[in-house]
Amino acid sequence: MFTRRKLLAAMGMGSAAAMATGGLTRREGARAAETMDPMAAHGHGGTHSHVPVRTLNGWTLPHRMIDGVKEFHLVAEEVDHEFAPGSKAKCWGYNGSTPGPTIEAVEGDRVRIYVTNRLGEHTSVHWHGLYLPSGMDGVGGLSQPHIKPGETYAYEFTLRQHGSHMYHPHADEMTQMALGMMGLFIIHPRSAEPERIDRDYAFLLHNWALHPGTYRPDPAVMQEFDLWTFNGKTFPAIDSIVARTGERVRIRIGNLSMWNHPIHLHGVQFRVTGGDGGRWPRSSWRTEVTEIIGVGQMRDIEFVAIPGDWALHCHMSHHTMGPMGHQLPNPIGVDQSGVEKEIRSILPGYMAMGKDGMAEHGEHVAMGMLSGPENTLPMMSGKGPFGPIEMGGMFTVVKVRDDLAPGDYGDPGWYRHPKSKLAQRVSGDPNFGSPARRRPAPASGAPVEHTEMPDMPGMKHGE
Ligand SMILES: [Cu+2]
Repeated sequence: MFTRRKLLAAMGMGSAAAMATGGLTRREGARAAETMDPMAAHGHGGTHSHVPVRTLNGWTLPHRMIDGVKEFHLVAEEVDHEFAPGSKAKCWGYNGSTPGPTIEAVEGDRVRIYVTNRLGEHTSVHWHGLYLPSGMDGVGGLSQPHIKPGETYAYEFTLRQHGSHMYHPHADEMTQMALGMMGLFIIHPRSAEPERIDRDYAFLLHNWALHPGTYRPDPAVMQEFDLWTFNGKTFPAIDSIVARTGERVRIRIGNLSMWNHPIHLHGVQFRVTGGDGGRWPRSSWRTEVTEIIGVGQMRDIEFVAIPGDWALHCHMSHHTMGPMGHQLPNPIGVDQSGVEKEIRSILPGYMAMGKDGMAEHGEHVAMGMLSGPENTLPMMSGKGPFGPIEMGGMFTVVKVRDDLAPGDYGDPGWYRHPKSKLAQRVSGDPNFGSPARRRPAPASGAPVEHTEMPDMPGMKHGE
């Protein structure tokens, strides 16, 4: 069988290390070293001062320099994917992963991108947001013939811009994107960044209809998704974003899902500095704490890192959750104590839950008490230093530490809070203190009720 590994080996692209030397003549190698220099020149006063992009839970596609052209090779194919331990699926992606690898280049580069189709149906690749000849735009049927199963097409163009971009199929899009075909296309500026960036992260937002107990995402679903992911992973399987105190961090976020996502970062006010329309002029930078990433959009946010563990998440609260039954009755306030045993005779293992809220779900998961349907993640998971974090979708932690070495991307563990700067328990008595509380307004026409509210200074009763 002609595996992907063999294919890449045949192309001389077996690994990132092979990218630099493998398959090149000495002359080509020297030229490659010159042209590939942007990645290496950081900190040595070269023209290019950018750091390579870190794709969360992802990787960057190696390239070869052939006669001054950066050559990349994407392979559209089925991939075995794990959203988080306990949930696997047959997805579609590129070069063995979903999302596909990040393509990274520099403004002015000439790129040639081979696309081999190893799917059972035709495909094409659209380079989202790039200036290019219309015939390279990748819309199957409109700007090119579809790439049939087994065929390889070459796209070639010069990068006339810089910014955060994406690639995805423009053929049977509903299916191919729902199954995970997408990737990032990052173009660094030829000249220096307006503000030197120390860490440059990127990821794509996506949603998946992986129904409980199944192994194939359902492309027909339009709203009721089961999984909400940063770069194909759900919390707690999403990489942390790590930085050293005082470093300038950029996070590039692209959205190829079916919903808009208000992405919220704790701890700082960030600047929105650009998107798939390129880097914005400084006068257009906005200060925000939540930025909506619309469907088909990218946004770049930048901030100076402040020490701590800071949540970065979608603010649509269902999008930070794992799979949930969409047709379940609302249990809030329902006393199920009398019926739990009866239900259990029909549904073994049924646990009455939710009367006082859903938090106990997170505790049960942490205790290993809940085993849902096969291949299905719990609605809430993730354990922090103080207990269950009760998330499960679009959520990760920005971990900023004083003592991190520059360029160290390793997970530093949980933040050690100075004791005087940590919220403390001061009482276990629900009647503690004398908080101001509002009395319920009397229903119109009803006699004024006496409430059990205690007399509050400054509040007059029954007048
Ligand atoms: Cu969202």
